[in-house]
Amino acid sequence: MAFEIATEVQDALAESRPVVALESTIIAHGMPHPQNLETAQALEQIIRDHGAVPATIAVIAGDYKVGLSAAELFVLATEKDVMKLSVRDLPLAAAKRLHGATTVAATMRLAARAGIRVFATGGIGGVHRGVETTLDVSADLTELAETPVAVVSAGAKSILDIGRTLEMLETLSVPVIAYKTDRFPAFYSRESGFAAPMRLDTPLEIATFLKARWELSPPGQPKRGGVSIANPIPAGDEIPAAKIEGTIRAALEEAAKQGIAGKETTPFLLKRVNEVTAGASLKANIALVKNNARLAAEIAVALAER
Ligand code: PSU
Ligand code: MN
Repeated sequence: MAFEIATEVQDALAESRPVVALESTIIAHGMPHPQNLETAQALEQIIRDHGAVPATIAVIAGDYKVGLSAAELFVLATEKDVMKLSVRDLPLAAAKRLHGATTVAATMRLAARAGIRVFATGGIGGVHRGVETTLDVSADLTELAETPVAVVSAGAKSILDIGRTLEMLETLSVPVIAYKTDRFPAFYSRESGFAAPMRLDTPLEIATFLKARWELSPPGQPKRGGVSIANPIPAGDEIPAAKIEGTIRAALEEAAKQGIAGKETTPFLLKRVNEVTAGASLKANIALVKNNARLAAEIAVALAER
């Protein structure tokens, strides 16, 4: 088992130049081939075009990797048995020397370990609908409470209980910042039905917020605590919430009927929604994640300039 930071990423970090982490679950489990590979490559390019260095994070043959080669990206996008790894699964992939795609939580943990402070993804995990019987709350939330990384997402997908997800984030003292809007976005749609707890309007404001957040860590101790930055999908790419709600309900019923539980739940629901809405949801997904890569790079640049 090794912890390897790509040379380009290492150099950027050593010189305090901007770096943006990217997760790999979206590549291995979130999109079909070849759109997954094309999107992964496009995200890295967008980050470069905006003046930052991309660091896609994954586990390759049991090694923790921060920054992937083209060949490693290809493996993740094409191999059949790539594990889905949250934080607790990382050492299992190492012990078994397996390939694994990292969730938001696992990507945050490895990014922080490398010294990366900004991370772009699609949607964060959260409190699942029916939590009162399943107790299913994503480890993304507890990781956000603990690990000093800013996560740029398009909000949370309404496969989740968004109201309870926001309550949990408040309990965990995780700041939730909506970018240029007063509303908390719901992945495919700009509107979740919930107000955003906080709003900021420029990457510089966000960079200042991050510094101030990490200033709250006790002196002499490592920085502590994540930040969730919710960047709504561009209006032209949006799928209205009402249009997708029926599909989500059907997927939830199907999951219950098949006894899907634990870490299988999120991939199952994402897959069903993707199948039913076909090309439309994939197109929206690609658009929003590109939009997030752009904002994350702008924030990383602002953070490095301060
Ligand atoms: N939500 C999405 N798309 C995703 C995920 C969540 O809209 O791809 C993935 C992310 O990697 C996230 C993970 O971290 O699912 C959460 O899984 P779980 O609910 O098992 O913690
Ligand atoms: Mn879960």
